[in-house]
Amino acid sequence: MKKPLIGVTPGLNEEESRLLVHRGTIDALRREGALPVILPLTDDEGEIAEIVDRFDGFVFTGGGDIDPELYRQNQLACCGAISPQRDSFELPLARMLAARRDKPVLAICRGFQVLNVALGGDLYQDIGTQYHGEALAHRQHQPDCYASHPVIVTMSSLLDQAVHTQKLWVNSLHHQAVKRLAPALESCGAAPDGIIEAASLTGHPFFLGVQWHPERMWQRDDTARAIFTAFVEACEEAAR
Ligand SMILES: [Mn+2]
Repeated sequence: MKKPLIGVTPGLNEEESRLLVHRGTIDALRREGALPVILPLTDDEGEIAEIVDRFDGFVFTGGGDIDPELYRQNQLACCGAISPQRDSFELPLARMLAARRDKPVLAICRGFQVLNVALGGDLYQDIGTQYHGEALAHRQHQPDCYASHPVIVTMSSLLDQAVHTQKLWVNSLHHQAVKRLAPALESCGAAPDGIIEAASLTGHPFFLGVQWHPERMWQRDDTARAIFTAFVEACEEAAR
């Protein structure tokens, strides 16, 4: 049997003109028996459609902020650096993938926010500035391979089916977060302060966004590994 071919969206360092992917993402996918390939950043609809057809599954990786204009807000001073080239590739890609049920998606951190914005949700441009409530330290101070806050997992959600636990500990490296969840998405879990940490697309076999970084934890954390295992299994199933 052929290995499932996974398209991985890259980050972009514009100053140095480099595409970037955290190695943990590539290694985790290979360890689960998948063949990951780093995608080009293209805004050509025909090319994006061809990419959707050719790959068995997709990982949306972490990175900078999404242009707030794409979720109908003015950019505030608290918003971080944006990457229009990433936005104009990843948002159409996410919409095309949501419109069909046969291409599993795992979206990490910014990737989770991309899914939410692409499907009509919005974001806190900065948790510290905009979240009305006692927010946890979502920008943790310890190294990124360590967990810093719990996620209370929604029972029977896609996340629950992947990790088989009601409470898991995750790392946290984000200053933005999902505010209003897109209508098509359902929450799979939240931090104790109420920040939504994971969501899935209703009616899709595997379309999962997580606000943390399992690619930086799987070497020492079973639940982080379990997310990649479940994702690659879904890709194998879909490619059959
Ligand atoms: Mn967090």
